[in-house]
Amino acid sequence: MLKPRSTATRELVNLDGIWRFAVAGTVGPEPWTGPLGTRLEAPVPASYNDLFTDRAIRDHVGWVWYQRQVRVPRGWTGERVVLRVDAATHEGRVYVGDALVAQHVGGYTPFEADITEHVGPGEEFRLTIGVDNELTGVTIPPGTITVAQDGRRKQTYLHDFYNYAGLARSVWLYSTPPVHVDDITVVTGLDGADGTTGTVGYTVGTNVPAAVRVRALDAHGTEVAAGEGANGTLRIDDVTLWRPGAAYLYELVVDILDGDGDGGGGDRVVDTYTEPFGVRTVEVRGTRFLINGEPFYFTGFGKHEDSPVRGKGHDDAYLVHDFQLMEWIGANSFRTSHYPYAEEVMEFADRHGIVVIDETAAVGLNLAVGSGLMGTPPRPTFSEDTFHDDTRAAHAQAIRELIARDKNHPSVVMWCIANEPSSNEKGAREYVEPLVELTRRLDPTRPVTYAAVMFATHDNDLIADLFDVLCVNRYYGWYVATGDLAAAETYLEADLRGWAEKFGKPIMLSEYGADTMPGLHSVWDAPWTEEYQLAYLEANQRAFDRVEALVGEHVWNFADFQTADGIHRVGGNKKGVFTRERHPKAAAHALRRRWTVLGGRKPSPAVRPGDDGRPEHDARHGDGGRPAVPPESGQA
Ligand code: GCB
Repeated sequence: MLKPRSTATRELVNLDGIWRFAVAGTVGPEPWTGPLGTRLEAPVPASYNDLFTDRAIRDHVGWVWYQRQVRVPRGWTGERVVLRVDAATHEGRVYVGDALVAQHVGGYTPFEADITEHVGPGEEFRLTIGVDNELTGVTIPPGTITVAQDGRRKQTYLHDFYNYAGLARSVWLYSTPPVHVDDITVVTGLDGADGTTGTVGYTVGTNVPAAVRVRALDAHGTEVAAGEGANGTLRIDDVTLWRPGAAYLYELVVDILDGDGDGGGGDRVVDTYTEPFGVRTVEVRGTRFLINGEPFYFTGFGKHEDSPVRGKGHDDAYLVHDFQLMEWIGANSFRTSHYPYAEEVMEFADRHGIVVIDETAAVGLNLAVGSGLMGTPPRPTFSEDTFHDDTRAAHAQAIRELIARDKNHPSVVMWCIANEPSSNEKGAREYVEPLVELTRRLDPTRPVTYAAVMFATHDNDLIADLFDVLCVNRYYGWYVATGDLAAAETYLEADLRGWAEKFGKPIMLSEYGADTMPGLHSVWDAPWTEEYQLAYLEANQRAFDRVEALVGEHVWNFADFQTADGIHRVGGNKKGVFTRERHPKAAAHALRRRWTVLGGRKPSPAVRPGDDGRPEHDARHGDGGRPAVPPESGQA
């Protein structure tokens, strides 16, 4: 799906600002049919939950309504008029005047409606957007709604981040010519004996068959390749690669011509759209993750879109500041845990050479989480009564929409199709396998991964062989072996070696972290202190550095973030290396020292390679056997 852009043939009007706002039940049953009877106003983009002092709004389960007047620019005569919502979390309904023009389920991907029939150039219309925050057994992410004794509806879910809702991203009105480009796919490669020629495979979708011309421009705007037809391959000599930390973007200018496309007289450009792209390759070879044929070692974070007051509302100031902090600390990558992020974030990563693992919102497909670390789920995760074919259909749609939106971002090097699914439970393989196949069909070029939950071990996990990279979330020293970092280090190393030996694939620590209260200190490295977070990260890293197959380390989390109420969390999840206000905790300085030295290269193993080519085990850290995970419990 193309991002709306202003081009020589397209105009774009941003509809952000203050909208009228009401919670369902406080206005009539069909509030779109007239002006919203409300005193409340809400900013777009922002989650609505933390804006108001009324607890009933924060805890509301169901629909809310946003409304504003919009004027269509008077110059848009003869143009197609499109309304685009970047995200409505989790379901959106769009009304132009009294007419329902779009409906969409999935809170983190965009949708749009052709409203040409409903509006006229120069005319004003009433735009009402309904947003529903409900999570159920057939939404991604899933959740459960219960009704309290007093009749209040309550939402629970299986992930810890707060269920922020509303219009957290921009809303746009844009024009296109009647004959227009509606999709572009770019796949890049490297060719030539010395690998200096970039190949740019392209496919252009148009709403009706049309003559297409494409041109590739370099960063100075100089044409470096050109082609004709709706698909083909361009070649760029002496190509400048998109590299981690050294981004370089070209532009693909796609024109629809009203002539025969031979470039001769009479060809007039009827639509033009410009798609930025970077030339790079991604490949998994053995236990390595290669970008442009070179081993890449991921340093960085699982993040969240989360900030005070605006919740998950996109904010350009936080965007710039977060990337500054990532650069400062030596992070070369992040995972869009646990949902697709705003497109502005993806474009920023493209421009600044930050590598992204792009994740769907499939978090919480696991009924064992919450019932204790070794807990048996109260009910099976995959069954007719829990997560089933309809859940998977919603999950498949989430994958389709993620790839449709993000397929052309050079920063995206891998798809993560689920966080912590119950991969060690009966039914996991049947649930996941078709989704892996779908992902590969939609994008045969990028590796596919999932983030494995702590109770999924190399012994009992049922899906790991389906994936290219094994991302594992591990909390040794926090949820397991709490306060005992020596044991944590041993357990982690044994755990990682188990995966490495069984699967022979690259392994990535996609989460490790310890809750830390800024300002809390102790000479004994007590849990929750700044000293403990630092010591915890270092103990984990010592284990990483001894495991050859490890291709990256993402700390959980970049910053503290808001969670649902619960006794496990004090004012939110505090595993941030930065506070929610983005102030560094002590561990930030230590990470900076480690990562700026690594510079995207794997640390050399602390031990000498053995005769079999594998690193020998350091005697200080056990015999390389895999101790059973100890019975401490308590993962939230
Ligand atoms: C996890 C989840 C993440 C949580 C984290 C925690 O395994 O993937 O969403 O926030 O643990 O801090 O408990």
